[in-house]
Amino acid sequence: MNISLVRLVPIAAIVALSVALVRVVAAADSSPSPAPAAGASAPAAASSAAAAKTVNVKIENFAYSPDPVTIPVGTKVVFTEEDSTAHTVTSSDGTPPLFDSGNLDQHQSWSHIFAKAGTYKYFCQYHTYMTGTIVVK
Ligand SMILES: [Cu+2]
Repeated sequence: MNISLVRLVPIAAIVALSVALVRVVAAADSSPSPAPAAGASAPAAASSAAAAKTVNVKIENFAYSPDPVTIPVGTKVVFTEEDSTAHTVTSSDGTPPLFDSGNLDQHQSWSHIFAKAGTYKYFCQYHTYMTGTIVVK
């Protein structure tokens, strides 16, 4: 009895160890393959999305430039105020306006993400002849 127990315990330990090893190897085999796939696609999607999704519009010499701007849905438009005179970026649609930067002083910027397709007209509340158009497709 004693002898067989002494022999069984190491065998059981070896069996347990090898089962554990197989699990570790299996886990190591299975987990890296999905991980690089996800890792490879996620940064690519993120970088292309980031690259495609920001457009800059300057407010300069009492005008928005470039104008009009055509962008894909989900693009963030960053308006940067370069004039010494304050301006706004205010939607011509909606009450209250669909979007409104509020007062922008020189060197301030304000951004808006255009999440739905459509044609968005905007103007400056201080100089209503200043108008611009964002076309979201
Ligand atoms: Cu203005």
